[in-house]
Amino acid sequence: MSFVEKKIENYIATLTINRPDALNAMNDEVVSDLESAVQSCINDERVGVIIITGSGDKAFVAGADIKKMQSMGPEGALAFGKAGQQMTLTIENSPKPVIAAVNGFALGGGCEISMACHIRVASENATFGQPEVLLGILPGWGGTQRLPRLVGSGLANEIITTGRMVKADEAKAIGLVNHVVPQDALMDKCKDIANQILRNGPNAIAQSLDCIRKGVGKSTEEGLAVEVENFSKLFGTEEASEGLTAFVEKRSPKFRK
Ligand code: DAK
Repeated sequence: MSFVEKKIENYIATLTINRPDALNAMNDEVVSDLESAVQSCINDERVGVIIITGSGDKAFVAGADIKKMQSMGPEGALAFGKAGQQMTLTIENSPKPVIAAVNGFALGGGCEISMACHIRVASENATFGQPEVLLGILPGWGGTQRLPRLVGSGLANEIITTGRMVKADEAKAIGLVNHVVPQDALMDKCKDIANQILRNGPNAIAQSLDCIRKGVGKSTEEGLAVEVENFSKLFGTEEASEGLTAFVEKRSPKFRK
């Protein structure tokens, strides 16, 4: 049985991390199930946008499994760290946009999973944080890299070294999340965003995400080189031909079957 439930409807795949008795904490199986579920959505032409959320109304993911890490030595930690990092890279490199629907605690590995997603929407009761230093460890699934990219190094330094909690309204103010909505409106808000995305060309979306991902941290010139390459590639696709022709013919483009 998988710890991740998958539901596909109208090109939107909803992946629910389902380990409620441990507030959806991530052990090896949950890491592997989430990565497989994301990969299967990437390969599935019935999917255009992926939403990741947690089961229940209390937690998105309360972190990597502390009970598992308690007995881990440096070798085990290296393997667990690499597996978690690979899972976050699969999310971040997805050519299909991934939206985190953060429905409660997103701590440690949970915050890191949300930051690997392309878009974050939080419910009003969501709480973010990288409390690893409280446990004598450090964020090992990308927190030290993605948090400063999202909120700047000054705030990331503070959030990571204090390990303090960041409530939803602060997360919105510092750019850690895009939107904060009441809990019962969370999935609808994510689906609204997904439906706006689904009106657009899948290749154009994928190539845009690729430009953004590859450009962050590079010089403008290096980023522009990726951009012009991807821009030109799109002109060889039926999708661009359909989009440009539909505009001229004053009709809506048809990008998906
Ligand atoms: N791991 C395992 N079990 C957890 C858990 C976690 N992260 N978080 C909660 N649980 C379990 C609790 O143990 C409890 O289980 P039972 O005692 O009932 O068996 C159940 O979930 C309900 O939790 P509470 O009773 O504590 O619920 P409360 O509402 O009182 O508190 C809480 C909710 C989220 C404030 C609290 O559970 C909490 O502080 N949880 C831990 C949060 C945390 O510190 N998260 C960061 C984990 S560290 C690396 C790889 C990965 C990472 C780092 C390095 N390498 C290998 C390099 C990532 C590290 C982390 O994510």
